[in-house]
Amino acid sequence: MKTYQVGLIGAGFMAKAHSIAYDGMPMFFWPAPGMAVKKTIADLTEECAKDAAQRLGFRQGTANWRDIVDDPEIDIVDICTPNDAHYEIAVAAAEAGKHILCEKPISRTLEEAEKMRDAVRKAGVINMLAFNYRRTPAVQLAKKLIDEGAIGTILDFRGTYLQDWSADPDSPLSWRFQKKVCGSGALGDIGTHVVDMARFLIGDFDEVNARVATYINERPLQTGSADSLGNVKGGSGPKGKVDVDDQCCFMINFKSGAFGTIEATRNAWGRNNFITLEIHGTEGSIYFNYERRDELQVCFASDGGDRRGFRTIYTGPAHPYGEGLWPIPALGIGYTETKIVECYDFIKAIAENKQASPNFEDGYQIERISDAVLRSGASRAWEKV
Ligand code: SOE
Repeated sequence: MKTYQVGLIGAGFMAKAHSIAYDGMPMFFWPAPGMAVKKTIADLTEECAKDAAQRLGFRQGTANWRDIVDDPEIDIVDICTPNDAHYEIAVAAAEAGKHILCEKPISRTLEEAEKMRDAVRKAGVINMLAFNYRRTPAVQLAKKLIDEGAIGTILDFRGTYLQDWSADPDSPLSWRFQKKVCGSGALGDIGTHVVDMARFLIGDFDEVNARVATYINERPLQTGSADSLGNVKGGSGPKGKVDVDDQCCFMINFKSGAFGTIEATRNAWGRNNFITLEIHGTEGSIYFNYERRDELQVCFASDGGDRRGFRTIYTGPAHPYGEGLWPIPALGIGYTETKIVECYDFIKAIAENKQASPNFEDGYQIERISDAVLRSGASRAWEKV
């Protein structure tokens, strides 16, 4: 079986998720399409990188990400850094002929996204963006039902991504609130996950009409390099400016003629990872809530009037990826499983030399949508994507 040597850059929260996925993937999907070998991890300092190598099971750590890109033994460059480093690393990795897995969103700006897309296209390498939620079996089942016509012609789509980790004005000014590092706020960080699933399930966007707002304009400066999530309190020291959105809501006219809405905020007290998708068609409806991610709710118009209503399907062996995941429905899909499935699809794409999905082209298209949402937030008018 072919092995692929991995170099991972950025040793935070996402490095943990990706590292578990490289190890866990063959335990779920066997025979595996290939085996990933965790060779080198890069972080900001030698000390952090060595610590990360030990913690996450890499052979070595480095403080210089170019060691990974320049290493002829490395097949895969996995980018888990904040958004401001995606562009430079991805272009260098593509030029070095490496396959690339990159955390979302693709970049800070449309310009960067376009150049990244062009670089992987020119190099002919396999590339994937880590929009993992579309890989939840229930979301894949929704796609299957839609494609089979089970709910008829799609009329409308309602998507939310609500969290509350930044609702407290005293939670620190992490990189996720600084435009020069992240590009946009709730929109890029979490709204793009829903945009990815909306494109996956419904199709291309034609135009958007958005309301984009920032409620908390300054936050305590963060100390240390770690990403402060989870309602951590900042100190009582100086504050810094938030220059990105912390709430956005927009209407969508899809190219198919369907209508949609997407709402994203990290300031919704009581909502943790509240990703919901509701789709209405001429023959029925589908509802998904990530906080109950083993379940897909479906309602079919053809059911008799005296029993019509939402029924719950628990995903399991009969459903997408069921052959590899757990043997009984409702044993529990977690965040880790979505990352394991992502890793499986990525390694499979490399082994079969078929482009992965969502890839940098999709990331670029999503960036075009984000750009239109921000333009519309400013113009307060419908904006073409
Ligand atoms: C923070 O909002 C965050 O870590 C996002 O960046 C991830 O994409 C999401 O999956 C969980 O929340």
